[in-house]
This record gives sequence, structure tokens and C-alpha cells, in this order.
Amino acid sequence: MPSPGSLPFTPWPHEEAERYRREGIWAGITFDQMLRRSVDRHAQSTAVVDVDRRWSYRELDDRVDALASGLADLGIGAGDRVMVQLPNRAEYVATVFALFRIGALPVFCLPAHRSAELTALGRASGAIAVITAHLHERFDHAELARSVAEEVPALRHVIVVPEPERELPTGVVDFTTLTGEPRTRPVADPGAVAFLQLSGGSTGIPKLIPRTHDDYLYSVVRSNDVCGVTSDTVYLATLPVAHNFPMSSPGILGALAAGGTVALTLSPAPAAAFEMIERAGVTMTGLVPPLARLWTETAEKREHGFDLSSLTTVLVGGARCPDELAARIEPALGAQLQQVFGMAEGLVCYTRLDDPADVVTTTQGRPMSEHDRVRVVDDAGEDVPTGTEGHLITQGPYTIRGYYDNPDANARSFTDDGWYRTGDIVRRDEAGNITVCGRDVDRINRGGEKVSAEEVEEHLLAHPAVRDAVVVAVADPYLGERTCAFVLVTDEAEPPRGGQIRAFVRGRGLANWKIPDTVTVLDTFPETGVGKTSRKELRRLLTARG
Ligand code: AMP
Ligand code: DBH
Repeated sequence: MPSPGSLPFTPWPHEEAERYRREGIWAGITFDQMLRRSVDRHAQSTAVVDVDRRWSYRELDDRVDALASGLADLGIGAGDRVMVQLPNRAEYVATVFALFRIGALPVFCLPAHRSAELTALGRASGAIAVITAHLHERFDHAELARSVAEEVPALRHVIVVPEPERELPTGVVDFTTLTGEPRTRPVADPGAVAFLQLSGGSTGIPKLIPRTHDDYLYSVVRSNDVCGVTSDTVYLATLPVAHNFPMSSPGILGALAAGGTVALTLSPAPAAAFEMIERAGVTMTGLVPPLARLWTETAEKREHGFDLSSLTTVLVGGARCPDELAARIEPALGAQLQQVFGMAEGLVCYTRLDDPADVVTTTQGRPMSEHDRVRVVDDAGEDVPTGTEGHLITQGPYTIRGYYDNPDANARSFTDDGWYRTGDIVRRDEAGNITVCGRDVDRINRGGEKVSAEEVEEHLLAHPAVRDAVVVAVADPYLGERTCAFVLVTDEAEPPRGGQIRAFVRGRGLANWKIPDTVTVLDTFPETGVGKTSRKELRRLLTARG
């Protein structure tokens, strides 16, 4: 098994790690051991429900065993990175736990990722395999994965979950053939990296987040306490399940750790999701604000015809939930709202189930653990008084100390003494509740999906006629923010129009949510008044025009 030191990741300082172990904050078990415990205690209970399947814990465990053997027979083993790009279906759960069982590291890709992202992720992670679905939302992921493997030589295996009555392309491995007898395997080191999660990021190159079994399991178990997850919980993964939020806050891993049930819906739209809530008796789910609004508006009309009475808790996070929306969620959905402000790098804040209504509707909660350390600081790094806005920095037992193999990002995103700079501007009240006011990095939060301005600018600059590009966030009533690109073009007889440049960016193989909502061609950028090079000031001026 790889030791934590054998992968390019920054461990917690030795003494701090020792304390977390001694005090049992880090439980010293792997995700595979966690699943086995739940299987021992809840063998006949339902572990996973999707659109057409229902597996007990025993069945899930048997599938994990068979798949683990099949993957091992392909030559995938401890420490290998494997990209997983699967929609919200039962295979997702089996795949992730099969990889854990053989000590391989899932790299959590999203179904919306296209060639640009997958190629970059493949290179950055050094993945040797990709596991994907054949078709999802009428897009051919098998072809996509095959073309990515051509670009990334280390990617040796393209494994595809087939569609009924559709032939797989040649050269790929049929997921359903990956099976074998259960085997005894060495147990991974709980202090080792379990998987690579993705940061929404503010740079052009993807930042991979190494999470260990110890640290992540702590965040899951702590989330279960704060959100009241038990073996009676039925958690619906509404958002793409590879996101940190539905994965761990408390998410599918929380439900599985408690012996509860994971329900999965392919579509987050009310028609599909409400049907699943009724069918599976869903008690809890997690939504981004635009979806929470859609569900709330649908429920307010009282015409949908589904029984949502099983629902007790709705978590809303990923982006700032407007106070006005927060106040409507409970009455409409008949479930308690918990706001959640989290990040794949670690720190997760929740409003508590017994908080007064104004805290739940106007703040993003407080850190979930007494072991979280948070500071709100000014530009010089000095702590600001309670109630004053400042930069949020944090460290603790489940916040990473560095990205995977990325010294440049580490230098920017961590202080010299190991505090993670969240990039968020927040205000903290007397009780420690945090309100998110903005951010200090060039990241657009498009309804919970993060867009790195720099990444999109690089794709715009790849257009032969584009001389300069600036991407900014503008307020949007539904999404919270959308992306506006401003470009300068070369002097040509027929300069490209905004729509053509947008189509060009799409053609470069970018996830849909990153395609700028508008591209405006300008003759010149506004004068910033603080020197030509003030990108920050330029962004401010262009945001005002957006
Ligand atoms: P990532 O680092 O990609 O996991 O994205 C995490 C970021 O999402 C945070 O640093 C915040 O900027 C944003 N975020 C998450 N939850 C909330 C929330 N409830 N309110 C405002 N922003 C949020
Ligand atoms: O936005 C996020 O990344 C996020 C939101 C809520 C998150 O990582 C989480 C909860 O754990």
C-alpha cells in the first residue's frame, strides 16, 4: 500500500496528526472498513436505490467484491489513480468502493466535463484508467473517454458501463465483464490519500485535492452528527454525486457510514426528484440555491402530485442562498433547512437544527467541528473585529495542507504556516456564525458550479483573432452569478462576433457551465486609472458594464 509520503501531498504536521489520532478525531479506518462495518450491522437493509435498482448492503458488498477483483485483474492496484465519470446511478457507488477496496484512488470527474477538463485531469493525476458511462444525456462518453486516452498516454484502460442494446465502441472494456471471486487484500493505511477531489479553482490548471481516509471520514461522521443522520436516513443525491457536497455533507458517504440508504436521481428536476422522494421515502437531500428555488416554486404551486412528507431536512449550499429564498424553503417543502457552506479543500459550516430561524435564513452557519480553526483577516493578515468583513482562512483536522503536486497553487492558497486561504470574504457574528459576503479570487460561482476566470480567458485567447480577454461575474436573478466575457480582437476585415467566439470556446471541449453566458467584443478596455496592469480594477469596471 502506498504510504502517505509516496504521493505528492502535504501531510499535517506530525504532532498535530498524532493528536488527531490519539484523541480519536481520526478513527484510523479506511472507507472500505467503514463500508464493511455497515454491511456487518445492516446486511439486509437497503444501501442503494436508483432509477431501476435497489441493493441491500449485502448485495452492494458482493458487487464491490466482484468489481474489485475484475479491476485488479486488469492490473489496477494500490496507489493507482482512476478517473470516474459516472452519472447518479448505482454503479457509481459500487465503483468508488471497489476502487477503495483495492487501494486505488478515484479521481472524481463530473458528467459535464468534456475533453479539455478530462485531458487536464488525466495529466495532472497520472491516471491509468477511466471509468465512464456509454451514453448520458445523449452524449457519447465512451467516445469522449477514448479520445482523451489518445491524448494522455498513461491512460491505459477505458472502462465503459454499457447501455442496453447499444454496442460499445471497439477498444474499450465492458464494465459488466469486470468480475471475479472475492479475495483477501491488505488494508490501506487510513492516513493515506483515499481519492482526489476537484477544486472549483481560480486558475487555468485543475487543482486536485488529496483527501485521506482519516480526514475525510472525520468530516463525514461529524456531518452526520450535525445533520442528525442515522440508519433511518434516506439521502437523495440530487446534485452530480461526485461533488464534495452530495458526497460528504453528509451526502452518500454519511448515509452509508450510518447504515442508511443512498437514493440517486439522474435528473435534479422536480418531476424526477420528487418521484424518487416519494418512492424511496427520502428524508434528506442537498441542493444548490437555483435548484432550491425551482423545487420551492414547484412545491408552492401544490400541483406536482407527489408525496414529499418523508422529507425532514434540506441542505442548501454551494453558493450564497438568498435570505428571501431561505425563508420560503421550509414552508414549501415541509422540511427543515440547513444552510451549508463548504469546500472540497475541507472546512464545512452548517446552520444547526436547533438554531433560531433568523440564523438559519441569514447565515451560512458555523464550522461543524470544535477542532476547526477559522480566522477572518484583513489584507495584511491581521484578525478583524467581530462583525467586520475579511478574508476567511482556516485549518483543522479535515482541511488539506496542500494541493496534489502543485507547488504554485500551494504558494498562493496556503499561508506559510499552513492556513488555507478560502478566497471567501465573510463576516462572523458573536456566536461564530458566518455570512458569506463575496470573494477575493477570480472565481465565478454560477449557481454552485465554480468557474475560474483565468481558465476561460485562456480558452478565449486561443482564438486566433482574440488579443485580450477578461471574464467577470455579473449578478443573475436565478443563478446568483453568470459569466460575462469581454474581448479585444485583432484588426481584421471581418472580426468575429461574440456568438462565434462563444461557439469556438464550446468547440474546445469545455463543460457547459463554463461557456461564457455572453461574449462582448470591445474596441478598447476601459481606462483603469491605476495603471494599465490593474486587472483587478479592470474587472471591477467591466463587471459594472456586464
Ligand atoms: P470548491 O473549493 O470548489 O469546493 O468551492 C468551495 C467554494 O464554494 C467556497 O469557498 C465558497 O466560495 C463557495 N460556497 C460553498 N458553499 C457556499 C455557501 N453556502 N454560500 C456561499 N458560498 C459558498
Ligand atoms: O461548494 C462546495 O464545494 C461545497 C458546498 C457545500 C462543499 O464542498 C460542501 C458543502 O462540502
